[in-house]
Amino acid sequence: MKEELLIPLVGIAPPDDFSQEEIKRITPVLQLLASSTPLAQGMDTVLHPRDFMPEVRSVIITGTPCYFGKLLSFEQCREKLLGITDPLHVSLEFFQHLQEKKMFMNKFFEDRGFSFLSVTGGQFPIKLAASKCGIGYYGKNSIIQHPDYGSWISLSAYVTDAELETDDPLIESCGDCGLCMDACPTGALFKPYKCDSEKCLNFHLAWNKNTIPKPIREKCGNLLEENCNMCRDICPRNSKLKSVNTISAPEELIYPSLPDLAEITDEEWENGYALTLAGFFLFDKKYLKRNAVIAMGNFRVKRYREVLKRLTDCGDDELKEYAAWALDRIN
Ligand code: B12
Repeated sequence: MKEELLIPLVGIAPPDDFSQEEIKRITPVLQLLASSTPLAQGMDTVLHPRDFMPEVRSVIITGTPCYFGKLLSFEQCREKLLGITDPLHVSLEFFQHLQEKKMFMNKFFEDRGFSFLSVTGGQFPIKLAASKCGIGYYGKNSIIQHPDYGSWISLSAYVTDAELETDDPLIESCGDCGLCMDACPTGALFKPYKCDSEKCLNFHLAWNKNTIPKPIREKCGNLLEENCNMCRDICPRNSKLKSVNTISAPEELIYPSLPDLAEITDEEWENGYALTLAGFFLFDKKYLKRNAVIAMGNFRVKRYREVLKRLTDCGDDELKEYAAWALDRIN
């Protein structure tokens, strides 16, 4: 039946429970997320396939290539005072593409009398399931690597009561290479295959709604959301990837002007980032402003002083503190 589905990059994993050992490794990360963002509140336990569908017979993992090509560097952005996001995270087309794929699969199974459910939320460990069904293998950067698309594949997971033939795991490894671990700006990749979330910039920029520690802020550069990609950019397996040229993303959301973001209005937020995946994870325009203020502090450009001074007088104590930090850094 899998062949009839006619979708590239599909793997079928068995519907088994995750092991106690696996649960022990993953739970602390879910607990961290649950205490860091309203989005993950109460979602601090691993869910097994049967928790979503008691009569589950197969787990389906799909991969979607998502490399958008080389982006401007920190220095290039500094010239124009621009922040930066991941095109994937601000592309409505990409989001729509994933939705269409899901709807297509849903219809495929429903037409054949089976149930089908997306389990792509945080409580279902997709990488783990993906590593068991040949979609890819764990790289030392703790991301699943596909033989052709490297670590630039976005993963989705589904359960169904259709019994599908399972796929074997892919046995490959990074060998002696550890470039990603050396490149991580905060040392979050402290051991091969393991990422310390509390050090990962992506956690802080996108998930952490508590205070971002100052040493971490300094490493954020001009990143505005979950878009530190050092550990993917340096990987030799990603060096010859072709960019996804069928999907586009709005330039003004990829490279926004920082002073504008720092004072973004409700209307601008609602018609822009709020509609995107980046906005979904940022949750509130306040955190986009926060990240923009951090980026301004990191550019250390005197022209930002006026905007930052205004923010030190705004009604939000947290933002005031970030603005004061940025001003200090510029001064
Ligand atoms: C929580 C989370 C994060 C956290 C924690 C990161 C992490 N390493 O898991 C933070 C916020 C830091 C984060 C960052 C990023 N994330 Co994230 N994240 C998730 C989320 C929601 C859950 C992942 C999870 O359960 N982590 C807990 C850890 C403990 O699980 P784990 O890494 O699988 O742990 C296993 C390994 O350590 C392995 N292991 C241990 N020892 C050994 C030894 C060997 C030899 C081997 C082979 C394995 C191995 O065993 C553990 C399981 O038992 C998933 C979506 C989902 N529902 O799964 C996306 C997801 C993992 N993220 C993703 C991405 C792309 C990113 C980022 C690149 C940011 C971005 N642009 O989106 C960075 C990458 C950071 C990094 N290098 O890991 C993708 C990964 C796609 C892929 N090809 O793998 C996912 C799957 C989202 C998606 N739907 O596509 N993320």
